[in-house]
Amino acid sequence: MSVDTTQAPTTHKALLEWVSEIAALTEPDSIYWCDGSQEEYDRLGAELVAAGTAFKLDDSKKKNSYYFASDPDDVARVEDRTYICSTEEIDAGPTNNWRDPAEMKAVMTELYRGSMHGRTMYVIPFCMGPIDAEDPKFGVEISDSAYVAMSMRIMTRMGEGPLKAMTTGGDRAFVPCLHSVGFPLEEGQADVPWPCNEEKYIVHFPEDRAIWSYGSGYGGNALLGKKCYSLRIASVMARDEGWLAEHMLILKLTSPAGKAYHIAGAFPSACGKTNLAMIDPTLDGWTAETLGDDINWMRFDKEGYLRGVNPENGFFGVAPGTGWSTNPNAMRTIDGGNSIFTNVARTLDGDVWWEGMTDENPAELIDWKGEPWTLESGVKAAHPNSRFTTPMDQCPILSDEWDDPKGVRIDAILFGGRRATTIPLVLETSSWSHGVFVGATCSSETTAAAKGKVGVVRRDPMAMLPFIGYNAGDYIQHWLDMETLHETPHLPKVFYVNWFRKSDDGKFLWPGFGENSRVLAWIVGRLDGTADAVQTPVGFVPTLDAIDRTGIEDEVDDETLAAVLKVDVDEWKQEIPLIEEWFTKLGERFPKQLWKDLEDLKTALDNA
Ligand code: GTP
Ligand code: SPV
Ligand code: MN
Repeated sequence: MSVDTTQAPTTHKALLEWVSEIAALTEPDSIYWCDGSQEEYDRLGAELVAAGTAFKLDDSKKKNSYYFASDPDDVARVEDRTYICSTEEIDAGPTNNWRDPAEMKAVMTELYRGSMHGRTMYVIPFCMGPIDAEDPKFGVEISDSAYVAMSMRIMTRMGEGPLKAMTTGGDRAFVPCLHSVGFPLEEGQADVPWPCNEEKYIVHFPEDRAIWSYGSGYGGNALLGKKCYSLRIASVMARDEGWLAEHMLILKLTSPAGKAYHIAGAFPSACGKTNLAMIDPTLDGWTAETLGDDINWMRFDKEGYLRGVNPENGFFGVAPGTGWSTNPNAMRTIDGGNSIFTNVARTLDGDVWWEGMTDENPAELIDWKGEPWTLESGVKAAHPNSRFTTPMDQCPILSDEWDDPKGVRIDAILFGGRRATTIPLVLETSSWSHGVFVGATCSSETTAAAKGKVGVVRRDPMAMLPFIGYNAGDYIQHWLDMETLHETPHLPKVFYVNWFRKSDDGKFLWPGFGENSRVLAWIVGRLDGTADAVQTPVGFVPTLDAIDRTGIEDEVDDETLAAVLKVDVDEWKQEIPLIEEWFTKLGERFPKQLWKDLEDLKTALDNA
């Protein structure tokens, strides 16, 4: 179709050309430019309800909120269909799928040809991070999914504002993000509730700074401002521009003495970022404020401190396990309404439910597959990777600084993961480079956030394995280089945490959630030099007395605490060959220094 550019709400030349080009290729019925207004959101929601794609929740339960159930095969990120298409294969590195960019473009161009037949093409302008940032990171997603358009309004700064800013002081650069569900409707063909295609491609062209996604409507595959832009493409920008784009939460913690600390935490998908970001501390006198739950862009300030900014505007949180006893602040955020729920269960009175939301399960539900569900059904009512999409500004403990383009100085970085054994509740590294070593060796059991087997231990450096947009060896080197990229670097202290250690009978040893404030208190005690630790071959761990157990002495007795803090030399010795195998896989660009650190660790374990 031909595009009437005089009707388009922008004069941005490159954008208009790209929109015309994509319209000519994908042949939608119409083109719609999103303005990001409430009226638009309501209209799209009403259209989706009328089409049978969405349910509107009862306004008295959750106002202005919608329920979606995806195709049962389109419920998570598809890592084996995710590609980094750099010109040279070595630049994608040993951990990413790679195809020659020209070849990939040829294949995908044929998939996109006519792929929007019978559909509206939404043009979705957005900005990752505050629009008034020094160097705002713009993007435009073209998508044939109204679910994507609605979700992008929650997850990003979307619509008229960013579009206008994109032409302020001349046409500004933007990342073109092309998305099609790959389900064209031919004349007379009826739509399905969740259109998608068996063949999926989530493709990044790091040198062009472009994203092409095909075949999936699910979160990380389709909301292209999130993982695709803010991690895979942004990590490449960050490498080139001397900063870090990371899969991290950002939390502000204030001690009883009134001192504030900013903590960033990198845990793999479905390993506790949202929960820690919204923590309700059980330790008396401590308060927490949320800055971000998934992504952290860290840049040096003039003085050499790393300042973190959350580029997102909403939370795309794991629903199961989110409840009043575990994450009350998330519950309050979604109770504000204006939210989208995907693949959770529905109650008979127009609300949503998932495992872990309430202490008692409702007697009857409609499960995520649309089937009637009772306590006897014997299946989970919500998909394990079901999600809520909800605006940040509804979070009752949101920090005032969340929208500050300068970000916040990060005092500590936590790496973490889900490990039933070996990794203690918390350990402190001895230097930045030791922190990078530990980050590079991090491992975690796989979760339902990505398609594939759940519960398999894999290495996940800095919780970024699926999100590094370039060679992972170069990425680790870039982390080491942070020490030399500023004349006077004041880098955060690095810790490693594990909330998920289990006893021999398979129970979590540590109560987690709000009780993690006890670990945070120890961490800031280490920053201030007031908390005790013992040195072990793998780092400093708290003495038994250094973790405040006031009120949980019975649940976490000395024996349990010792078990959760234990650095077991034999367990660690079993870890060494796995790390060796991993470092070997990372190949020729992996920093030699870390091989030496590994030798030192082996020696320390042998001498322990
Ligand atoms: P993504 O959005 O996929 O990046 O996940 P996330 O890292 O934000 O994980 P989230 O906070 O949503 O937690 C994932 C799951 O882990 C949920 O089911 C939580 O209930 C559970 N979880 C989070 N924190 C803890 C904890 O401290 N202890 C235990 N046992 N479970 C936790
Ligand atoms: C994750 O998997 O880490 C998520 C959800 O935060 S997604 O947006 O699908 O990547
Ligand atoms: Mn995530």
